[in-house]
Order: sequence, then structure tokens, then C-alpha cells
Amino acid sequence: MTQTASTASPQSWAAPYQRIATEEAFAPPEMLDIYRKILAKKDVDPGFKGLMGFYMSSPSERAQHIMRCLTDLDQLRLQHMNECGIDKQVIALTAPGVQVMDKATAVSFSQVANDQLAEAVRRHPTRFVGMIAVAPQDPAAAAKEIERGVSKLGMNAVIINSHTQGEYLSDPKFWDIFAAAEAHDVPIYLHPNSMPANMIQSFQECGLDGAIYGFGVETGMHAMRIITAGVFDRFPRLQLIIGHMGEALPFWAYRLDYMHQATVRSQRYESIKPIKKKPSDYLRENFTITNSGVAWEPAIKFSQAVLGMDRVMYAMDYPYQYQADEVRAMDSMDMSVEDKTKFFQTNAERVFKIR
Ligand code: 1DF
Ligand code: MN
Repeated sequence: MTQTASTASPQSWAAPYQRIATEEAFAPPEMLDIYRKILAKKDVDPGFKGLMGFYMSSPSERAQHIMRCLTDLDQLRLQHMNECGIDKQVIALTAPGVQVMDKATAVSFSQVANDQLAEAVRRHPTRFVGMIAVAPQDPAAAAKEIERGVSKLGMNAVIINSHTQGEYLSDPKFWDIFAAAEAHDVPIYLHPNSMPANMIQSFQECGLDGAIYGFGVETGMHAMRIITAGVFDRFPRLQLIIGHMGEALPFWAYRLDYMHQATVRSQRYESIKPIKKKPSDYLRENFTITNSGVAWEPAIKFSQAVLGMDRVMYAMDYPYQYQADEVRAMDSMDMSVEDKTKFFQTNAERVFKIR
């Protein structure tokens, strides 16, 4: 039998595996000060205003609770983890992080955020694992911060909150970031961000731009841009992680493969060039997905069937989706204890090199 969930608690949560939640968010209070200044500008990005403008000013119980949880890296977070049996959180700077800031602020604040998170991991080494925030606005500085995060701070992944002010990592100007992640053997978690200004209107007018749907559309497209741009032919060992059941891409895989090949053959787009493998091959070989926000057995089993048992990991999406009943639902899945152990524990230990 593997180790029991001893760090977490109440006997009722005992299980023959540890629960490692892999897409958990934090926000330094100093980042919120920077956000307030950005939100006060008259040309503020509509997605950023709709997302963080809402959470930072709404009097609703949900928003206030989320803000309290986001800014805590000690007792409140540990209490919530204990209350629903989470042994470890893999923590990242919440969206949009530094990606909404001007270049200089983004570079310097990414270091501040990483120092704070590394310090929290030192205070709670058995409970927290950290991801490295980077500023894609300055790819060379981002590459250096990846090196510092891995070798000096002992962090375990890179967090990138999707597009950076409308720009995508499929653009070769960002590829120093991929080179650094591959060289240091750390995965990049490609997490959602609010939709960019040139995409958000038809989603925002009907209230579908956020986590309900727009996040998945935008982040799934970002992952597809990276695949079709040939990033994994250039960086074959690079590993990406995407949440929310792979932002639905496993469900799309057949059509993506068929239409990608048809589009290449017809030479319809300059941007859709031949790549070495099918899109779904890269999903199976270069991606691991998490079930953040989707505590739903059929979707998890489908994804395990498409990607393999080793490529689907548990995530809660704390504090945005803090639901103890969902942890229970995942524990109760009709799945062997070996496969549940991969899902909750050992896939994350391997992907993030958790020791
Ligand atoms: C929300 C959802 C916000 C997720 C997030 O970061 C986030 C939300 C600002 O519900 O507004 O990371 N999420 O990953 O689903
Ligand atoms: Mn999230």
C-alpha cells in the first residue's frame, strides 16, 4: 500500500493515496496594488476589468472569500486543505499575473512573486509546491527567471497565464521560454487568462467570456496554436500542462487530426504548415492535463482513454472552485485504486518531480 494521506487529516479523509491538487492559485497583496493602478487607467483591457476588476471590488460573498484565500499562504489555506483532504497544493500566481503589466514591472514583479512563493514553500515544505511566474513580455528575462526558479528557488514548473496582451507563444519571438523550460526539464502550465480585447466582445456580451466557457476556448486555441506552429518539432522534450480537462481538446482530437491534415494538403493557410505528427500525437506525448473545475467521472475516464492513464492529474482550482463534495466524488469514482493513485498522486509526483 502507498502512503496514507497523513499530512491532511481528519480520519474521514484517509485514502491509500495522497491527494495532490495541481492548479491552485495565490495572489500577493502587492500584486493587487499594481492591479488597482492598472484598473484606474481609462484604456484598461476589457477582459482584465471584467475579471480582476470584479473580484477586487465585488461585495459578493464568493468574491470576498476568494480574495481572502488567494492572499493567504499559511493557516487559512492549510485549514481549507485539511478540511477537504488535500495533502499538497501545486501553487501558481493567479491569472493574469504579471502578464497584464508593462514589461519592466512584469519582469521585476515576477521575481518578487517567485521569492514569496518559494518562501511559503520553505515554511510548508510538505504541503506546498511552487510554479515559477515569468514575464513573456521579455522572453530573455523569462528564460533567466526559469533558470533561477529551478536552480535557486527549487521550484517545479512554470506558470503562463495564456496570452500576453493578445500575443501567443506560437510566435517564435517567445521561444527562448520554451528552450529554457526544455533545458531545465520543467513543465509549463498553460493556464487560462481573460480573453484578449480582439476576441472578447461576442463572449462578454452574453456573459460567456469567463471560466464558464471563454477561458477554455481561448486557452484551448492557444495550445492548438503552439502545436500547429511546430513548437514540439523544435522542442521535442518540452512538456505542457493544461487544465479544465485539457480545455476540451481530447474531445476534439479526432476532428483536429482530420482537419489539420486536410488543411495542410489544401495549402489553404500559410500558417498551417506540415508538422511531423498529428495534433493528437503531441497531446499524448507533450501534454499532461488536469481536471481542474471538472469533477466529472465520464470526462476524466474519456480523457484517460484518449491520452493514457499517466497523462491525467487531479486539480481543484482553489480558491475558485473550493468544493469538498467534489473531492469525495473523485474518491468515489469507479476506478481501480492503482489508477486513482496515478490520478491523485503519482502522475503529479512524476510531472512536477515532487520528492
Ligand atoms: C476563475 C477561474 C478565475 C479560474 C481564475 O483566475 C481562474 C473564475 C483569475 O472563476 O473567475 O484561474 N480557473 O482556472 O478556472
Ligand atoms: Mn485556475
